[in-house]
Amino acid sequence: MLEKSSIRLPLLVVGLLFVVTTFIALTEAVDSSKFKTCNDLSFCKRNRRVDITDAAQMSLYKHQIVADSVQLKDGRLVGEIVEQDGEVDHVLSFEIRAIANGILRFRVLEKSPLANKKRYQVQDVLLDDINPFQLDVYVAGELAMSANSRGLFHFEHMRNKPLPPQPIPNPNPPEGEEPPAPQQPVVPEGMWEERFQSHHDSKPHGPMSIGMDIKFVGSQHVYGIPEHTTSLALRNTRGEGINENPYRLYNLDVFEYELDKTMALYGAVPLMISHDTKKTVALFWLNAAETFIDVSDSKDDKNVPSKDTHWISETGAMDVFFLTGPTPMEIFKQYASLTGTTALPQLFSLGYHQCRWNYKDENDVKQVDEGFDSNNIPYDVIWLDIEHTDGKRYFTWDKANFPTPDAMQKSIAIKHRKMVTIIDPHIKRDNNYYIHSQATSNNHYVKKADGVSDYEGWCWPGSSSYLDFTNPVVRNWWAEQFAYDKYIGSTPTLYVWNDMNEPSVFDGPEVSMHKDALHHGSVEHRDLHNMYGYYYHMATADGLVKRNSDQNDRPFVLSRAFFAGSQRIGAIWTGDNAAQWSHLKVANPMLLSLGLAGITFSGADVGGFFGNPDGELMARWYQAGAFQPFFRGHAHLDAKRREPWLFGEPYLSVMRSAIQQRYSFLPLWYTIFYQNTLNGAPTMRPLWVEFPSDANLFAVESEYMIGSALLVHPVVEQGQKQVKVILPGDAAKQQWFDIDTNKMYKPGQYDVDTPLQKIPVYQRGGSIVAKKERLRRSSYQMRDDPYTLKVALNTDQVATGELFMDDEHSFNYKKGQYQYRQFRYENGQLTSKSLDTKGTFKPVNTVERIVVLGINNKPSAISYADKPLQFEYDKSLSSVVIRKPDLPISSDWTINFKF
Ligand code: NBV
Repeated sequence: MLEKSSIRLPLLVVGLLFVVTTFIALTEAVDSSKFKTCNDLSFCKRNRRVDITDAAQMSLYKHQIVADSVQLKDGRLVGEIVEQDGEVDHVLSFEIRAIANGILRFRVLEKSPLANKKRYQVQDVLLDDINPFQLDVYVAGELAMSANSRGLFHFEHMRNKPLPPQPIPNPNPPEGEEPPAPQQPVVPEGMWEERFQSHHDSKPHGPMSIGMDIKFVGSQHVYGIPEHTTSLALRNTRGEGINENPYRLYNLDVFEYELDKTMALYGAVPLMISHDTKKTVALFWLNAAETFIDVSDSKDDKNVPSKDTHWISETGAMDVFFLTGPTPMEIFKQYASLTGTTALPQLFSLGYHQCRWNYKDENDVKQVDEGFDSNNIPYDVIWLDIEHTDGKRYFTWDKANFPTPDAMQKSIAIKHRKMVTIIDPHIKRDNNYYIHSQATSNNHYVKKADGVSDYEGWCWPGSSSYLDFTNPVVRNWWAEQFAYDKYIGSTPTLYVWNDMNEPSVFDGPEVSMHKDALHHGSVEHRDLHNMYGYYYHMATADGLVKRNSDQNDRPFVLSRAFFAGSQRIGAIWTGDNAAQWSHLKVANPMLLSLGLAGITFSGADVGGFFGNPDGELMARWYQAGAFQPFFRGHAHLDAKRREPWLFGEPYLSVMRSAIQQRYSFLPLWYTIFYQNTLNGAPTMRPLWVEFPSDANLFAVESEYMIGSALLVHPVVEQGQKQVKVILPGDAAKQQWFDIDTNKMYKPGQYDVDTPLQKIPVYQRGGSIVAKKERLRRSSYQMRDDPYTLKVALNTDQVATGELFMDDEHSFNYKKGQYQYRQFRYENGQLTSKSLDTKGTFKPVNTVERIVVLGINNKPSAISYADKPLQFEYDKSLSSVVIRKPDLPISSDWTINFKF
């Protein structure tokens, strides 16, 4: 028997001490009654015990490590944990191992699982090339993360449902007395079934939740765990005077979502990053079930302010990764080594996308396409929403409005533009619809809790069923549906948009699937809910690759739902926002949080989905969207038409120049997306990522960096005439340059005038940015255009920058067909050299202009290969412009500056 004093679980104290010490080194709003909070869920209440204090909570769970079970085995620390439950002991086995790159993995499972139910362990998220144990010791000397220091480790062992006690019949009941009614079993509420509004959850496996506390020692800022509408630096949900709903991770289709809420949204990444002036560390909780996370302030043993977090999942294995950083860039690399990096987007998908629900017919598409040309606005993709189909039967076309889809796509493709159609995961239950009849006969649908009948729910097409994308066979079948001879009317320039994949079920609990529905292998939906959309996205992207016989066109698929690892598949967007200033504002923290959690190809609907933005909001939103990774204008069916030219002047010009500016920076975007494939770093980053030791920046979300070169401060308030811009960095070294005026600024705070035409964007001294400044209709037409190099010097008169180039669409870069260059200005020489000699791609482009900013003195001559180059010096701007150096972009060269 265990003694009371052993209640506080020492397992991680032992385990992590062992490993960590060695390591250390709209006016209408969401109807929130439709959605659950922790208080509606017995597993969350059981773990969180909001009714008791933290101290009392510490004595709730009776888990103890079995001392003599702990051993080092094949480089892992393994052992057993015993949980005392009355007279019975439940034994759990744990394993702690160090993975390459400073990552620790902690996993707990039942030692002897029940015969009829195994705990679900997330699959298909981790890259399979994780190297087994290697105790990489590095020294930092201080404790960074501590698990279970509050004793909240909780592992509800799996059990068989208790049988109702049988009434003991009295053979001779006294005359006139009824025999006693059978007694009902005393089962705590919510353990074996649960109700929410009209929905019933049969919970056949009873309680299975897991929970644990993690302290981030010495940290006051934690980030990540998208998707929520709160601040970038996550706020506390518990603590003195605070008892809010914990952050919830449960993919849901939330109609008219509200801001500054911890409630769940469309996607979930259970990754939290903690940053302080000394270190960056992270925790990855690999679990795809419904999860809650509490955040609160605390102190460590030495009274150092720290952050406490409490993680609670409804089911699944406890599988936790401790990423030890210690820098932000190391964290991104470590997390990328687990779940992968962003699929390199085709260049076109970094251009501007024009969408609405719906472009009505082929003529509408033609008019909009021409509207861009006649208004001199570049764009790359036009999108069709659900109305383009025959009765919401995906892979079909509304014959009256879209009679010639191939011809329509071809007329767009002539201008090197693309089209995207929407394909949702709910399948209309119509026996004359080939997708449904095949799915039925192949047994491809998710099943009801009975395991036999197909799960049915209501969605856009009416009664629908949902394909079981967790099954690789179904994914493969789905991928085949994108073949040109199956998806009739599709052409090679058609790409796809996956919506409603949380999954959204109009008449389901919380507008989603019943948790007791069954997937492939009899896995309950509750176990993998947060991965449904991920698998769907994956199958669609595979389909786009497979449809080409050479499989050499990188897919583009936009998804609303996501999970850890979705970055490997495609882009995501933040769903149904509103045409309100507050929604423009929240796009910054939402996209920054996504990027920190690996999902960097993301965007928010420009203009806001619901409602009708006025010209000013549109103009400001285009300015912001042009400097966010995925840039798409979109609008609700009932919203007024809002193509940029419908707003007249001055708004049209502002939107046009925002889009043009986006196109001029495409080489930068493309390069930082390529760099993400090397280092996992977000393309849109919080300031603290680039300036990690400046504590004043840790909560800043009004401005952000693109790569490490551009600082952007979008204007997100109505009528804002001025914004307060922070230009960070060491005053002795750093300088910044306004990208419009080239004017230099020292680090500091500035009140910057923001007339409608102005979005404050600065290039960081020390960086070189390659741009393309000729105006074209689409990104493809810029392919061979010459580059402009913008060289922004720091006070040491040094700057560097990179440029990645390939064919902009195929997988050939993976076989060496790319060019990755570095430009460097130092000691009066500007050099271009290949950063990676494996790259064999030879683009034809030249450099047509070089602008050097922040140069201390006027050069007396500038030459290349002893030939003088023409230049202009501007004393007031300390700048030099070299016109027409006409140097090839793909060869090595040096330009000499004489002073
Ligand atoms: O397909 C229609 C819309 C789509 O335009 C939007 O972008 C999605 O987020 N979809 C949701 C369903 C209807 C939402 C009210």
